[in-house]
Amino acid sequence: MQEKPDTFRNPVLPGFHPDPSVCRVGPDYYLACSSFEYFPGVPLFHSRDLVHWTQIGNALDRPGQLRLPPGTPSSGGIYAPTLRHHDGRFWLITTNVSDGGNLLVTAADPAGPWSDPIRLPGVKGIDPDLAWDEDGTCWCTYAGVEQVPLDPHTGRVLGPPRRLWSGAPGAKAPEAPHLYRIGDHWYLLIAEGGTERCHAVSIARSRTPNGPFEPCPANPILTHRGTDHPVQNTGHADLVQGPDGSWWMLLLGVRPLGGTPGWHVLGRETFLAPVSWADGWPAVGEPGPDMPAPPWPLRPAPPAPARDDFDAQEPAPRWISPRHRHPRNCTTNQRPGWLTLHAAGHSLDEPDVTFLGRRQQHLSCRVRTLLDPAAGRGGLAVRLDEAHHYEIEADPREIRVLARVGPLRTVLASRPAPPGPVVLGLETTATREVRDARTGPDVLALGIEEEGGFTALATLDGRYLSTEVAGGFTGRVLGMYAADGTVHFDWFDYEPLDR
Ligand code: 6LW
Repeated sequence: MQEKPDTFRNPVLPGFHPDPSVCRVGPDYYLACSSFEYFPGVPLFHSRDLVHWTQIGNALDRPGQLRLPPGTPSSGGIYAPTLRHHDGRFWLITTNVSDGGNLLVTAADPAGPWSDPIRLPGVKGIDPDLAWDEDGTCWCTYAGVEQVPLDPHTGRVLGPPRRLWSGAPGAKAPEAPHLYRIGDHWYLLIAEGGTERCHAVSIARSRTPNGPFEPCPANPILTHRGTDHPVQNTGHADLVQGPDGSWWMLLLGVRPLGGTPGWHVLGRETFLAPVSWADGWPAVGEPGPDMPAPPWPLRPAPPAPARDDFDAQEPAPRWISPRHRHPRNCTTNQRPGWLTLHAAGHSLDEPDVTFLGRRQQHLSCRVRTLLDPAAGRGGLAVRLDEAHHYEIEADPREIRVLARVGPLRTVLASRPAPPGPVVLGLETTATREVRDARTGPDVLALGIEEEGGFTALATLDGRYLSTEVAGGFTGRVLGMYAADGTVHFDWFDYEPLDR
């Protein structure tokens, strides 16, 4: 019998996995996150213990479900989802702020396939939520906070919008509403203060799903604003019952480097916190880095293999691309056992670059990829958006390290390319404290792997690939790209160097 660890580590879903929404079906838990300009969209995860999550797919994995037009800005596209289970089906509602607004998809199996989108023109706000009352009426509640009755089968709104609650007096941006029937009350959970350092979670209750709502006297029930807590921006939460009937909260937070206020590089991540109840109101335990384990057996999933060798017909669900992934530009069928990328744009500065990446989920990690530039040009990149990325690039003649930060684009190093395929590498080492003022707490080394090991061609300051510099709602994505012609990639290694 494996010794049950008496703690678990937050975030339970590291890397850019914001706006978590969770639902329980018997012993199974499912979670969805926002995905913005990336395709496929809305990653879906499964757990049996609320601590260990395994990706089972993406809800919007067909171009017909997720249109991200060329003008879609980074951090546009898909905003917050809500995932629910009702009448034997899974329902997912979200907002494509770059194409048509709110949409709803449904599935019998959360691993998919999910339906084509049902458009919701009458739902006029982001962060839509779904809740069904005893009569079977479906209430759609959205940022503001407003609510409409909805026919989830047709997308038709069945009544006028009603304003429910605007959060604490003076607080801004009441959003991320979720409605729950718990005991004799309907509870309305919201985020407020904006998704930065003032983020907070508040709650109100009513005898009906439509109000009037009485705010919790202890609001906000969770915030880290004004503290130097190692987890900041806590907010955008969802409640769920554990296997023993206790209550828990999944929420977003960030892990700033360099002290307070600091800067974060992995985006907004998903954290788990315990919830207790007193006098009909919830109280939230601190979502810290090390947490007491919940009172049920933990079920760690087997660690993902470090190497993806692209032997499968399709890239695994964790692989994402900005705005599109045309099969003609990204395929594992052209050269068996290799990923072949055909360039669409000419650099990572362009919105339609051919790029296939995965979220950086560890502050310190080692990445390698074996590429054959053939007659093309491409490489290994760390991307936040078109204006904030570092990359090491190869063509048949030269290997070079490039950096784009805002208006500045620089070639930091170059050397002749060896003949044939080459292993490009990236190593990030980050700590919360500033260990060395020269290099700061977050350093990225880009280079090549040769017989004698890894040779860094350039060492870069990670601060410029942080949300506090770049803005936006995502986080770093590490991946492969083609900027000219055709580039083949044999494998991609991602090795965590911390938890
Ligand atoms: C999300 C909303 C928000 O839909 O940011 O700042 C949006 N708050 O809750 C994207 O995460």
